[in-house]
Amino acid sequence: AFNGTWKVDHSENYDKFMEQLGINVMKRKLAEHDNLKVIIEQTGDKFHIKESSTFRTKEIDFTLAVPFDYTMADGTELSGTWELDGDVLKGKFNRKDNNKVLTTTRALVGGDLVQSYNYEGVDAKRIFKKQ
Ligand code: MYR
Repeated sequence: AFNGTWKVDHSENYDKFMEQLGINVMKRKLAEHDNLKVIIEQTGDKFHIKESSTFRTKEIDFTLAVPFDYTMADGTELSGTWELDGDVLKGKFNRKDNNKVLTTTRALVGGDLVQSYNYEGVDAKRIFKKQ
């Protein structure tokens, strides 16, 4: 039921989270208004994601529990996995440049898609509405 087209509606503590990642203030200001849209197509344990924002468009394929690489919009490279824990997608990624861990979850909350992020003690959320 993650399937669909999701547009970011608002974010919580996202600026602090990006600051913790080392992203500079100019990029953070742009990223706050990135109009992120994520199209999720799940077939069994395989996911096809179309990501689009003011920064780029990108397609990502992954299989649950199988490691894959992902490059963030600022160019930071990650490697890790998504797993399904009940109704919650749980992602655990390592930055390739410093090996530090970034965790993220996706869950449906009252019809919204809520993505949480954690990096080095800082939590953030982005709330997406279905289109
Ligand atoms: C996906 O499922 O959409 C692809 C894998 C996502 C990996 C984790 C994403 C963390 C993004 C952090 C954004 C930082 C701000 C530039």
